[in-house]
Amino acid sequence: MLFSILLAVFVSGTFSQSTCPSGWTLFQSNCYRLFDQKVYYYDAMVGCANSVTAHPNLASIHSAEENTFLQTFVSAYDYVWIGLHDMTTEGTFQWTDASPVNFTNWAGGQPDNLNDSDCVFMLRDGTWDDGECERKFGHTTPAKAYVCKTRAV
Ligand SMILES: [Ca+2]
Ligand SMILES: [Ca+2]
Repeated sequence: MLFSILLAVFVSGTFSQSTCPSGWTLFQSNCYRLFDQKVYYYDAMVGCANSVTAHPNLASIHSAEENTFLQTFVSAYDYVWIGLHDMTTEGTFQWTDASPVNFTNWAGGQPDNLNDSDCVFMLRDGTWDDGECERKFGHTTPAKAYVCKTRAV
């Protein structure tokens, strides 16, 4: 009985304290926001950092549940930048928020490093692909919408 009361207090306290900046969406203990202006990867990183005072990063993804949430969240767009890249060391992917790479959801045959692709985006089906971070070879623009993430407070 006492345990139940303590658990109830703990749970209600946990959720009541999880709030997001205006315009951001809460999922579990983090806040997410989609920016629909299509930009190159570096500008997406800066766009996240400058969006609110907490200096968010591009979204990192750490579970199938979080991936499914994001897939639904960005479903209006075919391609959306997320925080994964291998700009530092080819083939070694890292998140812009420095969190561990403990979950991936690559599309079939990806990552393929096509045209020296180092920046990762989510497709409409929730899978991931590495693409050019910015225009290098003059074909289709790699500018994309992007999704940012910051911890709820
Ligand atoms: Ca690469
Ligand atoms: Ca690719």
